[in-house]
Amino acid sequence: MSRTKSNRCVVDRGVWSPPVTSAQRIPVSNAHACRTRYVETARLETLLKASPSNFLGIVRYDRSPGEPRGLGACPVVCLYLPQFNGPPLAEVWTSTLSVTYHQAEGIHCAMNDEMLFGALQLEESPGTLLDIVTYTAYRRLLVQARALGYPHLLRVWNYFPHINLESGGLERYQRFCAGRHQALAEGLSDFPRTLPAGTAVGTMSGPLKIHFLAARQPGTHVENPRQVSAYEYPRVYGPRSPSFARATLQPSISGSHLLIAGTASVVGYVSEHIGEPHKQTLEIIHNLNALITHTEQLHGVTRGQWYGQALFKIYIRHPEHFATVSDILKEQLPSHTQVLYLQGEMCRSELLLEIEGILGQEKTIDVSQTVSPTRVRLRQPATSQHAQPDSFKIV
Ligand code: 3EB
Repeated sequence: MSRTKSNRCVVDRGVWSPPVTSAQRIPVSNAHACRTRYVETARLETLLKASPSNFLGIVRYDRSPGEPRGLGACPVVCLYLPQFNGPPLAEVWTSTLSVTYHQAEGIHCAMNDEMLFGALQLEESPGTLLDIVTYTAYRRLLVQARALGYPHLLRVWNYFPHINLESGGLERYQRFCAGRHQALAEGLSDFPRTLPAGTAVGTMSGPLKIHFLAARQPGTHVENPRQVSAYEYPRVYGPRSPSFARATLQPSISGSHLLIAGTASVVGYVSEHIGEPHKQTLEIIHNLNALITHTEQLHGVTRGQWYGQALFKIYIRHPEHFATVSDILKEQLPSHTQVLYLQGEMCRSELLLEIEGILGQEKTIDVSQTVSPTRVRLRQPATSQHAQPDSFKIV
């Protein structure tokens, strides 16, 4: 993104677009440890019956959680975050590897050979402060994930009501941060280097709900060169810093995933463009570009390799900003991305929206149409140390 003289933001187009080649991509195999997509909630039951895959988890955003039948023990997270447009969608996590389910200490888990999807919720009983509730939840999830053999926390989503409300002299988000910080500092090995990518969004109502991904193998945690690490925010943002990474790169048999944390219009540690949803959206795109490019440079991923899968979830504070935000993103996000718009509250009252994402690589074979059809080249996996310097340019 660059700024023109009129200070209008211009964003490079097509940054996550498929590469400009005539190559055909063929997945190496259909096996996957984890795949995510948005599916119409009305189609969930049919999908569950027909699907050859196993379900790791389902996240719903509607208020009438009549549980779809046929789910068995699969974790189902129901969040009250009203969806802005289109038919109601659910986020569905599947795996072609065999999945086992486990429930203990109020944590619902689904596990395969590589990873665990877990979900828990804790009521805030009257008189108990949110930092204590959050600490308890994180202690439990860390203990469970470790006990089940998935000690590496990759990604955590946190939702609770009245995120900007003051309670006992502190904003509820700051209380949440204090509880999370204490539990992670005590329970995470190599803290803070191993902090997972995070989302913390205010819901309309309900208990503290947390769902997470943990793995047998560590992921690589990535920071954003345009932003101060949240863990190093100055104290003015709260007595304990927000403990999350900007993204986690997760290696997998079926190609890596980049799990991108909630990204707001924060540059350095300052909220930019207060009161301006249009400019906040463009700033977020700039932040996402910087993060993705940085990841590619560090880990030898080429832009086209993200073509496998791309999902973005956009949380918007005020319904009246939806049209502005979605008009920009329709322009900016390439056509193969799935997008879900939800109403939710950001952790700083001046932030009007936040975008999180998942970019999935598929291990593909390039069958170039410009060379002999017998010439097949296997793309480098994301974890390759042999980066090709000229492959980092934004297409
Ligand atoms: C920010 O950059 C915006 O506390 O887990 C984004 C993603 C934000 C995750 C969290 C907070 C969290 O500070 C807010």
